[in-house]
Amino acid sequence: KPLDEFEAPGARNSTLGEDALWHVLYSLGQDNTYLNKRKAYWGLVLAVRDRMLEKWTAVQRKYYANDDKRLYYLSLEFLPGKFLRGNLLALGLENEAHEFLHEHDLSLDEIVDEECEPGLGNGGLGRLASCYMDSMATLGLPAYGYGIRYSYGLFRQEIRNGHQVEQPDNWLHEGSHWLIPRPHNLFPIRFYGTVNEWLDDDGMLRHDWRGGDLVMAMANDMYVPGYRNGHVNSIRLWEARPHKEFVLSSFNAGDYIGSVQEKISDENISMVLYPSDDAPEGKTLRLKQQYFFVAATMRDMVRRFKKLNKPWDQLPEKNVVQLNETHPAIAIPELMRMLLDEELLGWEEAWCICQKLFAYTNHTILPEALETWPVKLIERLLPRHMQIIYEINRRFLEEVRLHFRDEPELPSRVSLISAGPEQRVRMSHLAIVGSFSVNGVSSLHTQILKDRVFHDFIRIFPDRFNNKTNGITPRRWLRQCNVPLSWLLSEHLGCNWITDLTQLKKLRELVDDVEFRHDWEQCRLTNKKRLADYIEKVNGITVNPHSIFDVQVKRFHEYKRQLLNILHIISLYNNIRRNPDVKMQPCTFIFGGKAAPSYQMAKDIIYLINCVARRVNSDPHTRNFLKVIFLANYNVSLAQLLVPATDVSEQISTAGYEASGTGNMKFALNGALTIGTRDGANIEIGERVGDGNIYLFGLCEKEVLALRRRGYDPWEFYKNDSELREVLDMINSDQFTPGDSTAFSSIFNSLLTGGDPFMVLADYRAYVETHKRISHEYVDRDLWIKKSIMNTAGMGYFSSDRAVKEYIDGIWSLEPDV
Ligand code: DL6
Repeated sequence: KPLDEFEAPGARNSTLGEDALWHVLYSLGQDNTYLNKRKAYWGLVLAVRDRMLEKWTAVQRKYYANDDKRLYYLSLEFLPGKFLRGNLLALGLENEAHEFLHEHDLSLDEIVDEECEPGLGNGGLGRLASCYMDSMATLGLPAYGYGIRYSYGLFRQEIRNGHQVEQPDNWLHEGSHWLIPRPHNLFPIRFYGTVNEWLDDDGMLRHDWRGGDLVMAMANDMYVPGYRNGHVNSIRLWEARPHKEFVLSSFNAGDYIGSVQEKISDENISMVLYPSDDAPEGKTLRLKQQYFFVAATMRDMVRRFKKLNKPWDQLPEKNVVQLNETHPAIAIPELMRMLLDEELLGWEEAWCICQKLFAYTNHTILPEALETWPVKLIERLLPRHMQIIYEINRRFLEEVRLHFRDEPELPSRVSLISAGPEQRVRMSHLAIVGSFSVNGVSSLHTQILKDRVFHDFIRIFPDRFNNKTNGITPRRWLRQCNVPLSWLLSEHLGCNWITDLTQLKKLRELVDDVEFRHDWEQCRLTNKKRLADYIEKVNGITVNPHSIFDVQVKRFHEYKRQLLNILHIISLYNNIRRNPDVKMQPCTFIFGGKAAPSYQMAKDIIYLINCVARRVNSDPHTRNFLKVIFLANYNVSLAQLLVPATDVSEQISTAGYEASGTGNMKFALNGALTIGTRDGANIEIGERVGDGNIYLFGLCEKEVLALRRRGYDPWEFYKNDSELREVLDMINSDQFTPGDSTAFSSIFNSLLTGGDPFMVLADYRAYVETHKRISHEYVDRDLWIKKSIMNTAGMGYFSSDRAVKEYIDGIWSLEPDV
């Protein structure tokens, strides 16, 4: 088409393809008479974005017109994955996109490679936030996500000589048109400074925080379309900008570089995501990040609320704030500060508003992950907030003393401030005291919170605790990632399962249909071949798509027990070598995941897996039966490739340690069978897919506690199990690292002299025996495929739509607005 025939997009009698071409010329400034992948990608992104913006604007208008109550979902992490395919799908534009690309001899598969995945999260917590944003939009909720626009996301993992090497993830190097910068949505955020006191007209003591450093928070919006409902929400990501371009005094004094440096240090706040999901680093910059995004968000909320001209006590009637973990908990004293010092409310009124507004989700019970901040640090960085925290604590403890007179120890246990040589603020206690709801993310996890971690608080606030078992979005984790199975499902069940996942239960009626089972198996094989091609291309290793694909992908952590998995693989290897004529189903064990850069033991485990892989994959005696693959840089895109191709999903954490897990749900939804401990959501998955369709093994949480109480001695297991002993001795020798017999002594020592804190050895035998059953049952194809179907059929409950509806009914009291 000649250029002048194109209408400006927005008129919307143009097609998606026409708009894409228009954008290639007028937004990218490139010749659109011929398209390459890059131009096609960017043109499409902009054309899709136009459509989302129109809908988003209409939706915002409607929120105001209907006086809707709004949800603010505060999360330091979001892991949305790539956008293009999901957005096309949600907006119903997939076919148009295919046609357009086809006309230009391109395909969607090719051009999505152009997209850089935003790694703005570490793992489960961030991905959950993204699944929930998807469901909120699909349910038409007046909801906003809030977080940080990190310039560098989670590091890119490379494996060099078997070791993890971290590379910076400069995901914005080409910019991202999915993000719209909003330079006019700017707020100054203060750090340090001093607090002055003054008396108001009523003689009330007031506070005024001033001085210190100011940094600007600038909004960048990311859009989240609901599935085919015309609804679009947004996630506002704050970016740090210098308060002044240059510090004029030093600029004038000739210190040009000094003044630029100051600007750079302001921008540092949103520069990089902290790469650990379970052990807060306790660095000033991290606390600055938390306060920075929370303070900007509270201002944005108050700005919108003020437009309504309503009294302050209606703030919680018109808004609810969900804190995703304690990372945003400083929002509680920040809102108190705004209400007390800026809006001049009294303490009781302000506190009552906060307690009705905030709700807190806990995602971990690992003691080292429960965030605390040194009082001294908060005092210096946020002096007014520390005063407010002291006052919240003083009033709270007064109440506790009053109601629990005969428990003199209780106040110190529940205090917001821990005693000891270095006083610290317990952020979880702040979040519990300042919220009306505290929830865990699976039944077992919530029970552990009630029984152990927050036991004292249950008595103080009996109605505050509740469970919201996690969920995953079926749009990304089935419809998008598993196209063959999606077609098969829609052919038999219709398309409603995409927004009502409970429809999958109807699959139970099809398990005895031979033809259906055949088609099911074909879908699985197609997905496995696709993964095998990827492994061949990226790792240079040929894997047999008919082998059992056994997958453990997740962050590396001792409690997740990748170690148990690799110990079993070594024993399998030894057995095959001992019995070369063994009749066994070939197995491909696949690992993926990142270790926090400072977590040496997790990095050692990655190294061990890679060393075992090198040995096993090159051994002519075993390589037809056994392959071990480590896929580098595990992220959302890779998960989308792996999940539909997995036969056996490894969910083997020490019972009582995994809050929920969501990977477990993705695999089972796509028809994988789980080998898992009775931990987190595995228990609920088992209840729904049926005992016979899941392989649960090992100690349960109560048994773990009891064994620890009795005195756990890993040497017993070493002495009594010769196969296990052989494996451990191999690790403690140079078998996998010729010439270096100490490469894995840290692992050996941790498992034995170190007392095996995650009870790997205690669960080893049960795990090995369960694997034998799996290998045996896999061969019976009819049986296996029936079990696979029963897994998908039972997973309807784990939709994030269900989870979000439970939040709506049980916590948020919101009305969908579609
Ligand atoms: O709730 C989402 C996800 C759970 O599924 C995992 O079991 C849990 O480990 C994870 N927790 C975190 C902890 N982050 N912090 N702090 O990522 O949350």
